[in-house]
Amino acid sequence: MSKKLAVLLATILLVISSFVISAAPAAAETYTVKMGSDSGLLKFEPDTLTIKAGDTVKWVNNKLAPHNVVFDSSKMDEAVATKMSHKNLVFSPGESYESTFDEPGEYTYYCEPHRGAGMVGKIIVK
Ligand SMILES: [Cu+2]
Repeated sequence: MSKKLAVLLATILLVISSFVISAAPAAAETYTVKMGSDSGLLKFEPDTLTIKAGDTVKWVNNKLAPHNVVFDSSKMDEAVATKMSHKNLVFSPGESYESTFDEPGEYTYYCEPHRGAGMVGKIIVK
């Protein structure tokens, strides 16, 4: 292979690879929210979480089960809230739910058994 050709190929590869890198969207992340704090409080930890569109939230059962994740239909579209909610209660530590948030906005949710105790959370999607 001639030196000129080698340089040309290397340049083409560089251009292609830099294009691929810049074209790739920022890698979507998965954030964990504990259900029941480590210190034994009836709350989501963290109770407010800011993420980017496309990111995923994973709620993991930690302490003081049972818990669930129900989106507040009084603060968002009712159909969306119903569709997104994880109504099945989790009992065992480590049981989890996942939701991916594609639309920017604020999503308020609560744990049905512990809503009165203040087990309420919010996901802010930028
Ligand atoms: Cu709960």
